[in-house]
Amino acid sequence: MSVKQEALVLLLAGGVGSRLNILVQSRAKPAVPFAGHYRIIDFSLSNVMTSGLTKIGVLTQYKPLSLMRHLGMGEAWDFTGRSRGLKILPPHTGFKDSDWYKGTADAVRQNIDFLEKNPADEVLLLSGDHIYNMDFHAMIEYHRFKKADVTIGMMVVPMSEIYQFGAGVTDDNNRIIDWEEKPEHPKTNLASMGIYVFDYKYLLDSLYRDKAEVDFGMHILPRAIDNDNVFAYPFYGYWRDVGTIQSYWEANMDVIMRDSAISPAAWGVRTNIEADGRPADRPPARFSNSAKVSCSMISAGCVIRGTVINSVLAPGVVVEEGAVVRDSILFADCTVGKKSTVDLTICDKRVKISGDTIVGSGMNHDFPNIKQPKHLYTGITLVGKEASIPSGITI
Ligand code: ADQ
Ligand code: ADP
Repeated sequence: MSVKQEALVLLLAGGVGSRLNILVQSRAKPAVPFAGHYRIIDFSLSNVMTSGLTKIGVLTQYKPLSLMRHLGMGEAWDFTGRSRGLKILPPHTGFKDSDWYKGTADAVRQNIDFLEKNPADEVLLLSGDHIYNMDFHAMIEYHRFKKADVTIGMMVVPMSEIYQFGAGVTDDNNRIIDWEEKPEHPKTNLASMGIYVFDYKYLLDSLYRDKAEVDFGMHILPRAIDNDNVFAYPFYGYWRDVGTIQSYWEANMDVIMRDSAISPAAWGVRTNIEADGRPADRPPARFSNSAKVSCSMISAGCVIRGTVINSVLAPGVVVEEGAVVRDSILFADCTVGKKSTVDLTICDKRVKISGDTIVGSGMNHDFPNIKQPKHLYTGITLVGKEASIPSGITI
């Protein structure tokens, strides 16, 4: 048997992620900060790194500046070097709107020259939108063992959530025998994680076959499942699509809860903190005599004089005396003034909350604003980047 080449990785990082609302107003979803000083895409990139894969193309599209600054040349994840590398693949925009990517398969097709210049035995297709810890090496070995054309990472999710995913039915051999993308009337709760290993030639043939097939979940995979060897790779670890404000908030809470389901340190997650245009060497977090902190993550450069409970504070957050921050996520350089309360709230970067202010639903956690679209009536308050909230008001 010939020695197999290292798989080529394509990471799709261009989706709008519109259900994250104002958090994606100025940046793509993979660039949204997460768990203090990380960004969502760090989890996929670190999985690639710890799986020993070194050739990666990142497909961008929507508001890519913050993402591109964060990626740099991939140094933070050791993707630089003579025989390896991270390459940013912007959309091949033409003169017409219709030249913009129309879907995930179309996005890969527009970069087919990158694929052709980097021959491999397999292509690992990933999304930059998920929080998880996974060994891709094991998945690629499984794909080879099964002699599959395509292998899809899949896991069981609650039946009530399967409508958001690709859903597959498997036989005793884990071969996928039925598939429906985002089913309205699901027959199964085995969900696609949007992680695919493709045989290299099979992927190229699929992309060349029909340009009208613009999406993997809608077009390429159903055809492959009907005609060829497509297997499910069952996954039992932590994986979460943080596509809504509620799931984004819950995943942050998973980092700080007692038996934290997410452990960036144990998972070996790396980030590129230097890309934020500020010195990386912020001082360690500081706590005054009046500070009370429990079940929280406090990043470097924070100054705590008030109370912080069940919250995630990114670098440089200041919580003044008498202030209470509870069940909240504060991005870098937010300040909470004296005697203010921040409850069940997500504040984007550099939000300034003056003293004697109440932000968030306070004790009314059970009364979300039901006039908002469904994915927003979670009771979680969102405050946009650099907002300044005057003293004495309640939001
Ligand atoms: P969706 O969650 O709907 O379903 P999709 O919008 O296809 O995902 O995006 C997949 C990934 O590609 C995301 O990381 C996104 O950022 C990125 N992306 C989307 N359009 C892009 C573009 N034009 N250019 C670059 N990147 C782009 C998919 C599958 C389901 C599966 C879920 C798992 O279709 O079957 O269950 O992912 O989350
Ligand atoms: P994002 O999370 O979308 O990357 P940032 O606001 O951190 O957003 O970055 C946007 C731009 O603002 C970057 O060019 C960054 O260098 C710059 N920037 C970063 N920190 C600050 C700051 N404290 N004040 C003003 N601009 C900043």
